[in-house]
Amino acid sequence: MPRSRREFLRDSVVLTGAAVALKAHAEAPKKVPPTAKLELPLVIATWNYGMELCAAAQKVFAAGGDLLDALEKGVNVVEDDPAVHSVGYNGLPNEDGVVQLDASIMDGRNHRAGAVAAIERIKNPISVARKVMEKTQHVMIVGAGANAFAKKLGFKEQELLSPEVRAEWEKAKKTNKDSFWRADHHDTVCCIGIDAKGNIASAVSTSGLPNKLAGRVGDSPIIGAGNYCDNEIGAACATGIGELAIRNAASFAIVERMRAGVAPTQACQEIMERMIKHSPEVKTDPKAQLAFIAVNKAGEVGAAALRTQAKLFRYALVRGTKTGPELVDVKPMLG
Ligand code: SD4
Repeated sequence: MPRSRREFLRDSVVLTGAAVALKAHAEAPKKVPPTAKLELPLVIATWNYGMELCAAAQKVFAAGGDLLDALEKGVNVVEDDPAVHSVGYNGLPNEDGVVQLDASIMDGRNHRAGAVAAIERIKNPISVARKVMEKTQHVMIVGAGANAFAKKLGFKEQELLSPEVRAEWEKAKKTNKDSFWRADHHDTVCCIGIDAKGNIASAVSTSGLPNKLAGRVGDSPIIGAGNYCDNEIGAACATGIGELAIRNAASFAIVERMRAGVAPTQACQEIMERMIKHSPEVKTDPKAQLAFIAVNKAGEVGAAALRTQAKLFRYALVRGTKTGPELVDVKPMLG
């Protein structure tokens, strides 16, 4: 049916308006500062053991390795360390006494990502997550499927719990299960790297919350919650109570604030404030913890932490290949 002149004009105006809006969006000025003075490569990683991660990643870069190798090898160092009870080997078990691990990795160049959740008996879940990203069309594989996938690729299965930690878990189970919840174990390893060309990637690995329900999946393997990166903007990662990070799509939200021109620390703080607004009970619950790290394309780093529990939240940072990593304390938002 032929359209009237009035209908034609109305549709043209709507279409022109839409085109103008799209163009305005596409041409919105990039507020991220220039990268000229960047000292690269750069790696930032959560907690004290982030120092070892950064040092290992720096070595990979110095030997000519690429960004994903640097982050994977760095995370592997923490996963392999029996003294770290929140990641990989000797991570704290779930309610059934089983260690179930979550991990994810994201490549800012192409927005590819890989993740595994509730994987058992494999000490380096970050390496399996990387294989999911590189060898499949999927983003996340969970539980028995993740184990079968890892096995097919030759990952070795092993007991992940040391006899000492098993004894501690058994004792807590008999007495007071809640005692197994240790406030000093919100220690997921998260890291972000920028290589010499300015490419950005992020990675996370964890045994999740101690005493969690079997099959419970935290934020760490969920892209947008536990980590997120975008080569044009930057990256963010989360550690702490995963449910709080998931419910606020925290890492994605931080990157989006940086896209709007907000500096990394302020972006982290704004999303923490948003989380507190949505879940005000965290203000009085001493078990509630959440912390973020973020980096923008210009190499500015930032962080935020909800509170200090057994220890202050801190991150390790290394820039370039000449000097080693340093530890940076983060002032908690609630004290
Ligand atoms: C999780 N975010 O599974 C993780 C826990 C964590 O140190 O950070 N633990 O919710």
